Amino acid sequence: MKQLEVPFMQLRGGSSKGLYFLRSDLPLDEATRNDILVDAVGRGARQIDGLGGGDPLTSKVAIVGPASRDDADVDFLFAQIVVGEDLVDTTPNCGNILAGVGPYAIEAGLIQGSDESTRVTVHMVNSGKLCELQLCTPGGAMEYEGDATIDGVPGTGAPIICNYLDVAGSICGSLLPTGSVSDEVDGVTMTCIDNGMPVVVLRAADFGLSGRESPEQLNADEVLKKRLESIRLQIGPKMNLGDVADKAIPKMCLVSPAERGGLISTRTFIPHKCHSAVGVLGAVSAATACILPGSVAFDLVDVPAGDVKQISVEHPSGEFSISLDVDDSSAIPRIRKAGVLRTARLLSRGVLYVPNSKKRGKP
Ligand code: NQM
Repeated sequence: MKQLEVPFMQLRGGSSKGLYFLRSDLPLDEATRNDILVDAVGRGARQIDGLGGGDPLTSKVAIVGPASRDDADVDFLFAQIVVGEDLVDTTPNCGNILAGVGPYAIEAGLIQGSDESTRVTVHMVNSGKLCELQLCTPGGAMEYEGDATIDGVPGTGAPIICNYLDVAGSICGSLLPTGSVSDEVDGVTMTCIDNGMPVVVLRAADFGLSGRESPEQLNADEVLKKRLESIRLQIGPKMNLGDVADKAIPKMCLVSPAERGGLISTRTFIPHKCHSAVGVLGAVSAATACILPGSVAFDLVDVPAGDVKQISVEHPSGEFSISLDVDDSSAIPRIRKAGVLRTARLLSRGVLYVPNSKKRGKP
């Protein structure tokens, strides 16, 4: 039987890699669509029969289409294919894959590039929030080469400025979804926060860790992973996320004092494997926890002065810089805008073949 043919592009977005599809090239029926996405990325822990790499950071999909609202240029639905479980989770967002949405929209002809630079407002369908991307587009064409560097990616690229607008409560409904700046589960104190990504912030020291451990060391620590998962399963429903057993959120972020001149040091589980760096929106949420009095991170940091705070979040492979535009006229500060720098690169484009044995309808 002939395989199903689906047009696609593959891009590196920030420190992730994913398959990008036009919404109109996929079936409307969600179950059929998800089946195709899992086949495209690959099943099992190694994803050997698909384009994913058996790692959460390369097991990602972007579905992009014309904007469904007037204040945006394009719609972007993010899908995490849960490695080894063959599940599609559309509850989280991904700030890395988002960085590739602007270039994809230009390459796919969804938007016209302007000379020099192009601003693309992305409607993040997962959260209903907006992000403004600023792309380098000399002569109206997407430029990938440039001098910008991001930790976790070799080489340099053209800068993509990503400005997240008012992303508090993106998935949980509020910045502090449990209604408190600190909670306790299994005898451990934590701060549950959603400023673009639901994250549970915990002190590494409360687990007997320095916070300097490598991802490999932490991934090998079965006792730690069990403790984190127990907390995650209990706190998830209290964060308005329901049963999180099959979900990639909340992420679990262990924090400790910065060691290389940044604001804070992080080790983030996404949610079962320790990230080799840190997710974009995960870092924005963790950085926001740092400036909230009473959070588990607040006492570990020196909060920078001023309305626009330049924050460096340290992670296992470097640091991640965030510019937080803060309105602290109320008891809980509101983040008007979070700015980050990313790069992206078009890796391939063409037709992706997926098995047709399930007799799926044509997209
Ligand atoms: O937090 C990893 C990544 C991410 C997600 C993860 C991300 C974000 O590094 O916005 O970018 O948390 O699963 O791509």
